[in-house]
Amino acid sequence: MSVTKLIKCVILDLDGTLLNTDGIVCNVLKISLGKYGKEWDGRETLKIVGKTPFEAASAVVEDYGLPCSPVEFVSELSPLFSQQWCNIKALPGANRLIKHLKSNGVPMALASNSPKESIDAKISFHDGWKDSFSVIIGGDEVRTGKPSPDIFFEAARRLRMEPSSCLVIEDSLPGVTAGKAAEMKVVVVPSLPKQSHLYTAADEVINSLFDLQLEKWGLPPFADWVERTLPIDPWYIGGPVIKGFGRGSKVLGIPTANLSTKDCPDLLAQYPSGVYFGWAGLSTRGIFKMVMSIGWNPYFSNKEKTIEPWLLHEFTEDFYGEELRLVIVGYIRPEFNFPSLESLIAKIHEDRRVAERALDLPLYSSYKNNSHLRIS
Ligand code: ADP
Ligand code: RBF
Ligand code: MG
Repeated sequence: MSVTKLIKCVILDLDGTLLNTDGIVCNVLKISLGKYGKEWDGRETLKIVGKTPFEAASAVVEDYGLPCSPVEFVSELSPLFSQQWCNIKALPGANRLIKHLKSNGVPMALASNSPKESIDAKISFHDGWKDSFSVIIGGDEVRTGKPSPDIFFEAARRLRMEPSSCLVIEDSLPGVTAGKAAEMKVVVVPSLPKQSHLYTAADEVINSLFDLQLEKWGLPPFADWVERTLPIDPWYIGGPVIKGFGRGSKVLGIPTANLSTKDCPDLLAQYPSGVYFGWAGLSTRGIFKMVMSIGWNPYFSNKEKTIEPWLLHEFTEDFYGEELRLVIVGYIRPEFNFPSLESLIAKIHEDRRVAERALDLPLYSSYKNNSHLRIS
């Protein structure tokens, strides 16, 4: 029998894995550094994800040369964070994962470096989360936080499971180190993009929770995929069509009507990169099926995240500057790099066929009449 068949429970990290805490952390640091006349530039993000509050504060105090101790800085930040907890959104796929494991009777623990009190407060804003976890442990309940394995050992002990029966899902390097030190299986969903080379210790690196394949670990598979597509909570965006890199039509023969990433930075940062599909509305031209990529186009090593919708229709002219509205209804796959341009093109055409068929299903076709697509 393979080892993965022995997985009986799942231990989840909270911040960056289930909750999109990063945006709030940035806001709070911006405000509090501002009081010291400093400007937060985001460069410490790598140093603070997955850390205990004290460690994270120490890194910031040192890097910015703040005239206070880490302990003082933590107590300055705490009330600012508490005010923001009600604004933290679940990461895409988090609710789906929790509901699935719960309804299949797979025991779950929540193990986070933040204090137990903060965990309880944060999850209180998310329906059904508290009752889904048989065990909830904070960093203040063990001697040393992640990357020490203590918190995972304690989670296993309270779940009454062997460490080898536990699958850990994490977003940060300290979390991966802790999980492996506890001799557990570890899947990492890095919250920092394009850094997957840092997580080689993990058993698997995935792009987003949408890509989790529980059957690989001997756990009950998700049953919500429909004809190779995953229905998602629809996502409504729009704006004028902007100039991209001029590669779509010229290099690939696949024009993409790019949207500005400046108009919806929060939404964009929150949505995992990948290939999605849905419906597109153009004011004077009508409503069309659409398949799109969102991300860094690994084949072209882009530096910026782009939104690239391919409208599945032959147009006789360009429509730069026109208002384009999108309702994104499903997910197909993560972005890949490809060994050749031909294989990238072939894959995008396969995505088109998947999207075209799926959009005829009542599940997705009903959104064609959504008022967001009709611009008057
Ligand atoms: P860019 O890099 O500027 O986005 P592309 O080569 O990707 O250039 O071409 C995209 C442009 O082509 C769109 O902005 C739009 O004006 C036009 N276009 C024509 N047909 C389509 C289509 N079926 N889907 C998307 N855009 C199209
Ligand atoms: N680019 C990649 O590098 N990897 C991909 O997996 C990928 N998938 C795509 C899927 C679809 C449906 C579309 C429309 C585009 C995709 N692209 C991908 C983006 C493509 O590289 C981009 O549109 C061109 O670079 C034009 O800027
Ligand atoms: Mg384009």
